[in-house]
Amino acid sequence: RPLNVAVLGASGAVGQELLLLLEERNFPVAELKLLASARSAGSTQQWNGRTITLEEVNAAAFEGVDLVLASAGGSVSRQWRDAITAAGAVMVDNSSAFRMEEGVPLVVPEVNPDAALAHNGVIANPNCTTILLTLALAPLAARRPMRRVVVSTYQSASGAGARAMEELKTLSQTVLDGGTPQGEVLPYSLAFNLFLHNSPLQANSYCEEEMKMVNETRKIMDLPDLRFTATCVRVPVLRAHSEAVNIEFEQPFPVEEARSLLSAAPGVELIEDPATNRFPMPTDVTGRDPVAVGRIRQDISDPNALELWLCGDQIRKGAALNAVQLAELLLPS
Ligand code: 11C
Repeated sequence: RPLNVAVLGASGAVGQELLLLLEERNFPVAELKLLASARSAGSTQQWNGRTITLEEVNAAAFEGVDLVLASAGGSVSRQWRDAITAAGAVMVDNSSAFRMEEGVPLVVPEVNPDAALAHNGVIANPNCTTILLTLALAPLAARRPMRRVVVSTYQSASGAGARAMEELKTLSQTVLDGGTPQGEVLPYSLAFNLFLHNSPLQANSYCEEEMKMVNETRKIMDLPDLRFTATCVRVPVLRAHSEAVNIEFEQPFPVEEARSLLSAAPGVELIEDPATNRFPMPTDVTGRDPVAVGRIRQDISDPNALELWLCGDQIRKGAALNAVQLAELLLPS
């Protein structure tokens, strides 16, 4: 039977994409509730030919709901988790609140779909950069054991939300007009600029985003001892993240074999045209589902290592699409 679905945080960048995907993928929705803070409650949203009024979130709002897609940040998710599970709904949570909690599956459907079925009411949607990366790592790890991964990210404004995307546009115009841009949503101006990821630094001098990549990749791939290091950078791109990835295996990994595994991998698209130096770009994946991978090559400094480059839409596969795919895993077949 169709499900009663609630979207928590419907007005954000990810929330809006969730609504688009529920419609586009014909997700079996009976009733759709859009839950929001008191500030947004009362406004209306068109969805699949229906006009839906945003309701203020409260515990009673989850009665009769089967599935909650939560994308309103960690504190909102923490606040409503018990009410959601007490109402018997399954929560697919896009925040980082429960990702590393024992008993909460952290799932990328192309990588560890079976983990989703072992949930106790909450399934966590991983960090966007991590989702995109695991799509490329998993098919290779299934063939030969990985020893170490070194990643540098090039992350779009969308990872910081719809307001950061607007700020990038506005501040770019400020620069073009000869003005001095000042970041307000993001700590610094991203216009014609880049900076190290704006999440808080941890005691080990890695930022929170970098440590999310380390810990979440290990959990999703069930490789708790995988050696992994990351440097995360915010770049002036609107909504697609890119990553330069170095993967060291236990033994040599022929490039052609890696290419053929990745070209057959679910959710992955190969873009490689060495003759024109044409490899994945954020614009190739903007508004699209697949993660584009290319420039797969032998690392000249290590016979056991490969280098590759990837781009994926942060709002879509990095967040909303992965969440809807998770919900689809729960539907009776
Ligand atoms: C960014 N990846 O691009 C972040 C946003 O853990 O879900 C998402 C943070 C998270 O800034």
